[in-house]
Amino acid sequence: MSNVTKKDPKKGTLHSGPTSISKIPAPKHWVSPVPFGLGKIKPKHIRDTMKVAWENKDNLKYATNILTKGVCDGCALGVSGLYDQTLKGPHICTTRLNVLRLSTMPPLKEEIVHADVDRLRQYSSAELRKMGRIPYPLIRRKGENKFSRISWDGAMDMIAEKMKTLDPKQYAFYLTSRGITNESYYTAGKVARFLGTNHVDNASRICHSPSKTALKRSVGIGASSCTYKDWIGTDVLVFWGSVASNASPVSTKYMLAAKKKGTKIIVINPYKEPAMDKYWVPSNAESALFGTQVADDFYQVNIGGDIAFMHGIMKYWFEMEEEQYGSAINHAFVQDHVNGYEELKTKVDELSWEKIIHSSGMSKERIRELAELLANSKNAVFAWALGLTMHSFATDNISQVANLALLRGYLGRENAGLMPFRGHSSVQGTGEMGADPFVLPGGGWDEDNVKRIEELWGFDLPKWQGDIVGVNLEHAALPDDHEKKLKLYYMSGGNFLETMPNPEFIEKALSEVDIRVHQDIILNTSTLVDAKEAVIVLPAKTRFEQEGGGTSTSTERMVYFSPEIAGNKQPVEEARAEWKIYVDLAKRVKPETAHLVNFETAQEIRDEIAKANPDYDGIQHLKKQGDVFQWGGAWLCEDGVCPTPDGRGNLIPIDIPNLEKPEGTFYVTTRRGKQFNSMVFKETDPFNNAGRYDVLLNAEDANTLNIVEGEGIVVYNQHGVFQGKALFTDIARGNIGLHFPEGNFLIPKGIYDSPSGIPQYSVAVKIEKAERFNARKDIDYLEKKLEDDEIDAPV
Ligand SMILES: Nc1nc2c(c(=O)[nH]1)N[C@H]1C(S)=C(S)[C@@H](COP(=O)(O)OP(=O)(O)OC[C@H]3O[C@@H](n4cnc5c(=O)[nH]c(N)nc54)[C@H](O)[C@@H]3O)O[C@H]1N2
Ligand SMILES: Nc1nc2c(c(=O)[nH]1)N[C@H]1C(S)=C(S)[C@@H](COP(=O)(O)OP(=O)(O)OC[C@H]3O[C@@H](n4cnc5c(=O)[nH]c(N)nc54)[C@H](O)[C@@H]3O)O[C@H]1N2
Ligand code: SF4
Ligand SMILES: [Mo]
Repeated sequence: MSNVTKKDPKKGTLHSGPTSISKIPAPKHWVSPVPFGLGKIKPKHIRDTMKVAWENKDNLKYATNILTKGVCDGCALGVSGLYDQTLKGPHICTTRLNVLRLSTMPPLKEEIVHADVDRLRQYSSAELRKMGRIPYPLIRRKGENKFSRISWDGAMDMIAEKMKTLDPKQYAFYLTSRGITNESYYTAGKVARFLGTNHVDNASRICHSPSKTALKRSVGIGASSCTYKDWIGTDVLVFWGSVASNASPVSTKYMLAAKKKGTKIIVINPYKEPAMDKYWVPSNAESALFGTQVADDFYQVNIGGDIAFMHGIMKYWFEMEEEQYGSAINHAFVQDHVNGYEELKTKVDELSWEKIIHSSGMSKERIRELAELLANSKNAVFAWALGLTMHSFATDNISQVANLALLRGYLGRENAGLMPFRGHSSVQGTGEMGADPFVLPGGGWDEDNVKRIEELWGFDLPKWQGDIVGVNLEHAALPDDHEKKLKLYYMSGGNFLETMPNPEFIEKALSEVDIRVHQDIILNTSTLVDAKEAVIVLPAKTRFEQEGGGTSTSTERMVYFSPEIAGNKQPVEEARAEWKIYVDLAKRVKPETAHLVNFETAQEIRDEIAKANPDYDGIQHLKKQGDVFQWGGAWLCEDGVCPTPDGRGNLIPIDIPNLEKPEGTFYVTTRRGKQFNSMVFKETDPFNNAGRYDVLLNAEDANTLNIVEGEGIVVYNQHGVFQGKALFTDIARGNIGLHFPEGNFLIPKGIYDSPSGIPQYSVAVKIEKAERFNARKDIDYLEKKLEDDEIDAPV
């Protein structure tokens, strides 16, 4: 029976609300009949939950209120209080519990805030985080070795005065996402343009920007075409370079519900991620007891081999078509809704199996298995994450996924679709609110949209192209007299030292701006870097403290309202709502016209968002806990009609990328352990017991290098050196996995996916036994660094 209930004239079919998970036991999906996964490596959810309760014991009532009334500020799956829109029953996970402390902890003690900065630099970001929240505005001028207290007026005037002396091209804004609301993104994007700069970027640039760029060109949309409910009962659910079970733990419940309805789950990943293999869903008694075998199959593709793999699938489809017309391609869908069929087919025909097999690392038989499974499946949902987005060919990676979906007609209807599985809470809303150099609320920089926004906002927009975060940082490191030199960097959150490639360069770039502003709730290692004139630290309110509440948009386009939650026993008295700080800044830089960006309440911002971005019409009605609406309805591209100029999806012929992986080298990727991006919560990953410096390595590869398990090894290239320990894992040969930020020293700066601007986060490396490496190095490791022509970085 269909889940669908209602249609709306503007949005099409509406989401039908939460459903229930089948209670009939399904032993065929169990990991083992031995209860609680005894003897297996797995997270200990109950123990972790008790630990969190203990950690929050000084503010327990407030913590409970955040969990039961707030919108989760962890990942982008999205939940309000304890309930979501997909399944009935409680929704909570250890990620949410781990980030909870950010909202309940007391302010930093004075002796820490004003300690010698060299002493503070001895702490890791995790240690700094645990010490407490930023208590009041702080400043550290050039030559000073301690932060001192400054008034809000003093801090804001100093920033404003500096801005007045600069060309707006010389300052930039960056916003990260976890706690930030749509209201703050919108205000930041608007204020940046009001001040005259288009240098405003956000964390999706180093996360999912290629998804948006690719979906736009392929099918005209910038978000997931379908919902999580479409997983439940689809024939095949594919996770492409995504560890959804770790990144958004409650998604495992949806996967469980899907499996119970007969859905096959396929994971495409060089590493057989344990969390996508077996999972004990704590909130489901059957799964908590016996575990759930999550993936039905893993395809262990090479890092960067997905494009070739997908070409292989299509090549098979075209071969099947020669045997029997209609056996693999959905011709009716292609005819009615898709451009570029012949061009794509020609491209695929030109590619040899040899090339496909070499690049993907998959055998012809394995490629055929997946090709046939899909050809025989009426419905499929393709979800993906960083495994596809963190490459210099990321936009192509994702358009290639769209190619598969378009050829099969997996778009715009129940149980079918394309889902960029987003990262942190409300990252989906950042671009939609216009905190992005390439877009404005409700559209791009086309003449019509610019005119519309100028009329709504009442001021002229700067018309030059703003830079992406990576380029802003490169420009920060330019000489002082360079016309592109960035002189003031205003950051709301983020920790570039630990999240951007090449930390050595990032440290230099951060230290070479005149003024750096950190609007934040905690200190991290980036906050402690020097600046040429001053580092200014502004204490922000958390999402739950902001007056008038705030909204956050999930992966499936649900816009959730999170109310202001009273009762914090350890508030930061001086902290301010993030959006209010931007308004205050505008008033100081351009007092005469600042009324144009003045917002007195969060409601006023929501009222304006509803006009600025027509998709968000409805946000103005969100007023109390539990209020939510989904923009765009249940499916974008409903019935195959895409919001492209001609209403059709575009098949795009894609080249297999040249990975520049010389003989004898490995390809490295970075992944997440027990951490939330740069915020590390535990030294070992509970899913595979890997330590932060373990190198995930295939045992056969290790054998050829004479490396034994647990041995010290060195991973290096011309960019850096990483000293770690070998951990044998089920990872495709020739590929290795490291944690980030630890692995970031190996990643080169300045290499981007050109359509989307995401940095490349994977690269060729060599591996050696540490004892061998150390015996051969002469004075220091620098001499061991390879010459550029010995191992080339891709350009
Ligand atoms: N607990 C926790 N949850 C989080 C976060 C966190 O840090 N911790 N961060 C949040 C954020 S901001 C984001 S963006 C998401 C990230 O969510 P994910 O992208 O699911 O997280 P990663 O652990 O980075 O996993 C990337 C995976 O891609 C695989 N991979 C690498 N290269 C390739 C490739 O070329 N092809 C394929 N097919 N796979 C490849 C890696 O082996 C790895 O398993 O998680 C969000 N949720
Ligand atoms: N090698 C490698 N690098 C990566 C990734 C990877 O997989 N591998 N993942 C990338 C991805 S997907 C992402 S999204 C980026 C994230 O990169 P960043 O944007 O740098 O974000 P985070 O590490 O999440 O930022 C954490 C910091 O944000 C601040 N913060 C936390 N909450 C709040 C808040 O509510 N308000 C404010 N104002 N500040 C707050 C704190 O200082 C905290 O230390 O990293 C990217 N970098
Ligand atoms: S899965 Fe994501 S949205 Fe749900 S509770 Fe966990 S962190 Fe929050
Ligand atoms: Mo992300």
